[in-house]
Amino acid sequence: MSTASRERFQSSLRRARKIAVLTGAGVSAESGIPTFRGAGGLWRRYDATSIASPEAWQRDPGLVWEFYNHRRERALGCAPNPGHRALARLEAVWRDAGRTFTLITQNVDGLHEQAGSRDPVRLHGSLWQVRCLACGSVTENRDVPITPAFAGSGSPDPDARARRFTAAELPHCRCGGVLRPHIVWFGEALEERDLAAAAAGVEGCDLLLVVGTSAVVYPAAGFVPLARRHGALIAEVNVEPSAVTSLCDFVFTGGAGEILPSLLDVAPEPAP
Ligand code: BJW
Ligand code: ZN
Repeated sequence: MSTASRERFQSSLRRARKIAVLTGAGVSAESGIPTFRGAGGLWRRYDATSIASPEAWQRDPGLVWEFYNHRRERALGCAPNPGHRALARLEAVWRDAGRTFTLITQNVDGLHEQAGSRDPVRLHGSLWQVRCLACGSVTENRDVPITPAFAGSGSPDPDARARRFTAAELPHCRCGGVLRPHIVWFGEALEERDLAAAAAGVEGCDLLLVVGTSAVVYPAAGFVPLARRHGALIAEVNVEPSAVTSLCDFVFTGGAGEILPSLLDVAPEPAP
């Protein structure tokens, strides 16, 4: 993108009274967290519906926990990158100026929060929360391994035929119920509260920034056309085109950690 469009973007950003940001796995790629699609993506190795779906859980909850245990193990050693930090800084500056800022993320890794983002809307749940299938309680849980049986289990073998973990080896709630990852799997509904918070952040925003998402998973991707219908300017930061690039007014090609710090280094100014 030319210097001129970078300046036009920054000038719109400075005047924006209401900003929304939608992030995906690409924002965490430079922190060492694998994305889902594309080279090196998780779904290259695993068929998504055979590991991140209610059917997979019914078939073999131990295999699903092995996958999430491995993801938690990897995420534990990862730290926010300059892209996460630039978004947290923008949020602080905008809120201090009495303006509205909503961060909507599809990520479950918790790196936005670690970077200082205050209350991101987590559309797809959290790697660090578990939900009891008996009493429904959702609790923070940073145990790695998730239970002793999962110590050193590594990444699951998608072709494994035999169950490796017994029911007793799965994590359990104090009430005795089995705990599952508090993650939204394919075919599961997103929480109404999160959808409403995301829609409220997008409706009437002046600017939507879309960072590091292929924008193929719904309903998350639907927030981009929603912003368009509401007349917002849309800017994208991605290493390659996404499913919503054609809806964007500004496209910045490159890594989020590389582009965001200088792109977002602006102070708000009064709207004309
Ligand atoms: C960089 C970079 C760098 C790399 N810098 N960029 C409408 C149409 C068609 C289908 C549907 C529809 N509505 C619903 C569906 C079905 C389905 C769906 O969307 N399917 C599509 C795939 C076709 N949706 C659902 O099932 C959802 N549920 C639902 O709709 O329920 C309805 C219902 C209602 C009432 C009752 C019951 C049901 C749920 C979706 C849940 C998604 N879950 C996952 C996995 C769980 C999380 C986990 O285990 O971690 O969430 S799937 C996976 O994809 C994950 C992600 O959050 C999500 C989005 O992926 P993301 O973030 O975009 O990552 P990638 O890898 O795709 O892209 C990375 C991008 O980064 C790329 O563009 C790179 O170029 C870029 N990049 N490095 C910047 N350094
Ligand atoms: Zn319980």
